[in-house]
Amino acid sequence: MQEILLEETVNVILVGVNLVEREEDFDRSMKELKSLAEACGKKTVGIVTQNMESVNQGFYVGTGKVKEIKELAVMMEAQEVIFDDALSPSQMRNLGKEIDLPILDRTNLILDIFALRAKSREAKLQVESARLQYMLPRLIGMREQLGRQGGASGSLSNKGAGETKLELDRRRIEHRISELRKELTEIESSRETMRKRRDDSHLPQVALIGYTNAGKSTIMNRMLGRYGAKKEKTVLEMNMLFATLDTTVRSMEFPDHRSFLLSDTVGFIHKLPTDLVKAFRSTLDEVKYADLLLHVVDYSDENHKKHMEVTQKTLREIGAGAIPQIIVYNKADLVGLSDLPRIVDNKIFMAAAPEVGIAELAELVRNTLYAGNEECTFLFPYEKGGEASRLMEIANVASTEYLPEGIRIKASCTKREVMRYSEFATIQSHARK
Ligand SMILES: Nc1nc2c(ncn2[C@@H]2O[C@H](COP(=O)(O)OP(=O)(O)OP(=O)(O)O)[C@@H](O)[C@H]2O)c(=O)[nH]1
Ligand SMILES: [Mg+2]
Repeated sequence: MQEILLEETVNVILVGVNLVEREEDFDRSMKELKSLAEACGKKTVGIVTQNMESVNQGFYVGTGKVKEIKELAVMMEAQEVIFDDALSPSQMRNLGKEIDLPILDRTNLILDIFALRAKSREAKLQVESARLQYMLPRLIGMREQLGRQGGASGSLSNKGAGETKLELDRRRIEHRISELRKELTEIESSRETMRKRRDDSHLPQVALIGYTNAGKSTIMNRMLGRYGAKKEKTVLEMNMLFATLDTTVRSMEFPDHRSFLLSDTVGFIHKLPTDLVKAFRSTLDEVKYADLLLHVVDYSDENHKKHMEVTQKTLREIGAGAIPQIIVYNKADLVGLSDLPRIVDNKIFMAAAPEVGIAELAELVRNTLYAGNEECTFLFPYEKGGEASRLMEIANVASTEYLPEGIRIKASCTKREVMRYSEFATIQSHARK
């Protein structure tokens, strides 16, 4: 376990509007905004909130509040003001003019954290693309504002120098976005090839998913420690938001020699900008094609129910809503639950960091993956010996006989294996665990 202590150099003021209908979410959202700011090395020196029916179109908060923010910013020597919701281009501009400090919103923070954490080329390109896409409508918004100031006709002769510059910026950004898209498409297709190869291996695929900081990478590492098929590298586990941005796939092997692939990927968060989810779509494909999801929850977090809702919503957005899940209530050591691990149907209460429940989780995965296995008998002609030895490697084989007409194999097979070897099947019997 590591802790990164970023030097907290930038003083910031956080601003949130408590809309009447989402009252219970408000404190949680503001607390999370503070953690996001911390993750960017920003120190919160003041928080301003306002209860409103709906946000102010021009300034997001009421004009009286704008004055209050400005005064607090001067008093606390704040260098930036961060709003909890996505601000419209004109709100950002109006606030910037009035408060005279850089104005950021939640999306800016998430994008900055992603930019800090991105390691692989793919992640870096995805983040850059998301950043530019975030900027683009804001530039256009600013251009429109300038256009209105320049005159109602909007003819070319009325264009100010500022507007021309913005137009150039806009073209440059659009060009860069299309370059990025091209490069990402190439990376995507090689990722697709890798995924197909994994698919061909017919190993079940299991993906760790969940809210950021829930313990996904810790589970990956503890599983690797026990079931890692080769000497494979562990992944980064850290007490911070979005420690993981890149997808890692590792192969694991149960004691009965059945193998499966486990992937660890980016965590989800409340109000994750849609563009960012879209930008990470190819990385998140690993989740979409999984046979089973391990939905990891920080059970010690008082907001874990809300986190689970956000996770389920994001899963639906990326087309992974229907994949079977095991709910992993992790960090149960922090809430004083006795007799851990505890298993109730498809749920397990455990603690990955102190290694409580890893074997039990693996057993639950095994039972879920192989529930409904079928007892099959196959007959492979000798010229298909290669196929037979492949089956022997991956399935749970009960017996092998070398007969004059071919190799007869009795095995307990998953649905995947049954389908793949159906042309050689002679007998198929009912389900067994
Ligand atoms: N007390 C306790 N801490 C845990 C447990 N599991 C993980 N942690 C800690 O929680 C922090 C986050 O763990 P990670 O595994 O990095 O979380 P993650 O879900 O991969 O997070 P992201 O990659 O940021 O989405 C680390 O400091 C872990 O040591 C647990 O069972 N109990
Ligand atoms: Mg992680």
